[in-house]
Amino acid sequence: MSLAAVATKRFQVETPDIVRHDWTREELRALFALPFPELIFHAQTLHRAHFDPCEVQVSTLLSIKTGGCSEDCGYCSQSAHHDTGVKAEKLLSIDTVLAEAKAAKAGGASRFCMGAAWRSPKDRDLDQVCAMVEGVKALGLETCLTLGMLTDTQAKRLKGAGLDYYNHNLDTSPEYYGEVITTRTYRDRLDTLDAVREAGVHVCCGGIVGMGETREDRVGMIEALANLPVHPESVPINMLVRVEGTPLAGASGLDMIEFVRTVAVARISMPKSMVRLSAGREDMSEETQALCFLAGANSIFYGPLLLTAANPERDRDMRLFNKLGLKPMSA
Ligand code: SAM
Ligand code: DTB
Ligand code: SF4
Repeated sequence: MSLAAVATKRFQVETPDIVRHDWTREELRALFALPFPELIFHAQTLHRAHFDPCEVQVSTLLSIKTGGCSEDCGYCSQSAHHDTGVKAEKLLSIDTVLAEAKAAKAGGASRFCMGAAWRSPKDRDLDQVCAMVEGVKALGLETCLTLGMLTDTQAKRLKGAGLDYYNHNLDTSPEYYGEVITTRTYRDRLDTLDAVREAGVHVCCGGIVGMGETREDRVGMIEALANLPVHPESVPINMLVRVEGTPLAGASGLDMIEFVRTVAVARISMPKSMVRLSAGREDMSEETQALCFLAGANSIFYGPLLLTAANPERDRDMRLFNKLGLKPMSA
């Protein structure tokens, strides 16, 4: 173990309440390179200092506006730039969304996340989206939206409607970003995160691995997330779902131990955040998911569909929770 790793480990384990925003790449590299038992012990220690390790927060996703997106994100089934077979649809009606939210609550979700395939919402769309947020909140669910880039005014309107969380991911390292998306910049994303934070809405922000990036890019992604002025309250770590017709359909994928290491480093560097084991669980073994929970993941998407891609059936997840003695966290 390098000296930097030893120092970081001692510092964090002995002072779990200190939340840092000055992570260096060297420290994060050293964490990634720790022997696996040391890394998991370190992540578990911090996880237990802040959370019940047997509780997992459960969110359900709904695509409220699917396909036809003007952005060119290389991973996405919904970009109009790629031929994936996903058709452009209109914004769902408020009644349809509320019926789905009721079903999600009955199924055991505590948060309802609504996603739209937009570069950014138009102000007239926001009227309808605000009504959705109000209706979902009235059902006793936490609300989350992901609609693309927001202005300060739009973020404040959503806060006024009762929005709890806004998801907007940095996706990857600043260096690799341009290989994946060309239609908006890293700076654009940081500006939206600032607008959301400024409006008083909790931030959900993470990224995707398995896109052909290097470990250094994973280090860079965690560095960008963990050095935000305030840590995102939720940090989704997505494993790329390789979608036929996207530029990343042939990406080489990622070793699952490296995926678990990424989860652990997110947990250690953002000790009070919820770390979500996000897209890609459909193809993960129970053992990999169990390792992710040991590494500090404490949130999942629950229900058979993400936005357009498959997620495990509810009963499969409940069987896994029962086997592992995990229970859903209440809102
Ligand atoms: N259009 C909005 C935006 O991009 O901010 C909201 C929806 S977008 C689908 C939300 C996030 O889902 C993306 O930022 C990306 O991190 C993740 N995502 C999309 N497609 C994915 C895929 N094939 N595999 C893994 N994660 C994916
Ligand atoms: C996030 O980080 N992952 C979710 C959510 N935020 C919106 C989306 C995953 C999308 C997976 C691919 C699909 O369903 O099309
Ligand atoms: Fe559009 Fe979001 Fe997909 Fe990018 S990730 S193409 S912005 S829906």
